[in-house]
Amino acid sequence: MELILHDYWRSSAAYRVRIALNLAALNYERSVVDLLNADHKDESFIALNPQGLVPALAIDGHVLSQSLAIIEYLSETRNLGLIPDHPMERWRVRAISYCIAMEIHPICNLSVSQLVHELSERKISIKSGCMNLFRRDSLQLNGIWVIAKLGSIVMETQYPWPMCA
Ligand SMILES: N[C@@H](CCC(=O)N[C@@H](CS)C(=O)NCC(=O)O)C(=O)O
Repeated sequence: MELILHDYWRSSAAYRVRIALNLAALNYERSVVDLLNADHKDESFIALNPQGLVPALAIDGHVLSQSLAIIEYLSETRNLGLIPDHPMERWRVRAISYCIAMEIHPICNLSVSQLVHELSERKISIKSGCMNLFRRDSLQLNGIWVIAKLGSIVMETQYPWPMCA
């Protein structure tokens, strides 16, 4: 069955999904969507993910978008145990993951950072903006690395962030 990750090396959202695919020991093909070359705006990619964002994962006869939803799908269908059973633990791992995926990530996205760079007349760059946010976020989320070590959806969101920034 076709298993293709539409992927870009510097995408932290795609990186999350690569971690989950590797935890599941799944063999997958990688199809490079070069963001700097605007491949994600190409009609052929928009046909796969109308949002025009990486990653997109072709799996089980469907093309899935949204990295956290993909990770939850993989966890449920490949029995990875990335989402705790207990509601309070589930809340905790989701809350920490969402801090990265929903608060920090969107404003540091390529299209947004290019716009901010342009509007600020090149005074604000992606590097200065997102590394400051990461430090602040780490301080607020005390104990984050302990949870990440246990192996949960938190690991997929936390680890790629400083690596790709
Ligand atoms: N919430 C989405 C975010 C996906 C996303 O923002 N991907 C970035 C790369 S990390 C992208 O494709 N950016 C292209 C752009 O901003 O034009 C997810 O988690 O999959």
